[in-house]
Amino acid sequence: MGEFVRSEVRGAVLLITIDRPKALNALNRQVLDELAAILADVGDARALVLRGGGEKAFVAGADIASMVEMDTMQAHAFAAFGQGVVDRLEALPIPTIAAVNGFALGGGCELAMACDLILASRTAVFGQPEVKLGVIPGFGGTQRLVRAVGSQRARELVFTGRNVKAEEAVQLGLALRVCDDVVAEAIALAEQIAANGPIAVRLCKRAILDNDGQALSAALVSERQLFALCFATVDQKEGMAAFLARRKAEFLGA
Ligand code: DAK
Repeated sequence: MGEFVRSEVRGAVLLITIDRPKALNALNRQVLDELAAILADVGDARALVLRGGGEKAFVAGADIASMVEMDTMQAHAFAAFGQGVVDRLEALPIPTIAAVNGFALGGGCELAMACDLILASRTAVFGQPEVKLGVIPGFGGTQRLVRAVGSQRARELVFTGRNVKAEEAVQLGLALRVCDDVVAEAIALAEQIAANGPIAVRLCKRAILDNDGQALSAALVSERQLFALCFATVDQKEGMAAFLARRKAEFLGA
């Protein structure tokens, strides 16, 4: 377990907490290293919830204090490493949910957008304020925000750097819904997902991720190959037999 990032297994759900509340959970190299180490092995988890420690923030961005004196080469190395961690999160085989409990700014917003689903607390604040610091989003924000909210809305947000509150984030399609108890609701959603056939859930995610940006015809070929693959699993036989026998399916992940 690291100093700033910890993980807890809650049944089939892995709960990861970025816990550096004195700096509003800002991402420095150590935080990113610790997060990368946890993401490298999610064990048997069927879904993952990511949250920020403390009351105020999910993640308030990349750590400004550690970036202020960087030269070009150091900034490039930092962005490459940070993008790698965010890419690893996005590419995880299991569904991931960001429980955004406060500020999700800059790298924090980018981290949330690398998750499959974003739930927002009533106090959640999203934004890409990098231009206020004289830089551009460095962990994929210019790309994932466009995909999340559309090109024109993303342009307005990255050009102005303005903050977006929870309700607006939902209207924009950046967050799924506003929650009174965001971590509890994220875990409940993760448990709901984890009760389904785990291989099928993973293949759903593969079908969506791998075909992002593909032509529909190619994407549908990929979808039917993944559909056929399900018929090589015990879970497909169990799921369909359970339906026909009017009983609850017992999925093995096999
Ligand atoms: N980095 C470091 N420390 C931070 C921080 C951050 N991003 N955000 C907050 N903190 C620290 C504050 O400095 C303060 O520390 P102390 O002074 O107590 O030691 C503590 O957290 C509490 O913050 P505040 O006192 O400011 O709290 P408030 O409630 O007054 O304000 C705030 C909350 C979230 C509105 C404010 O802290 C704020 O505006 N924070 C900065 C938000 C921000 O600008 N985030 C974007 C960071 S830039 C790239 C790679 C990556 C990136 C870009 C380029 N390449 C290399 C190309 C990514 C960039 C970013 O994410």
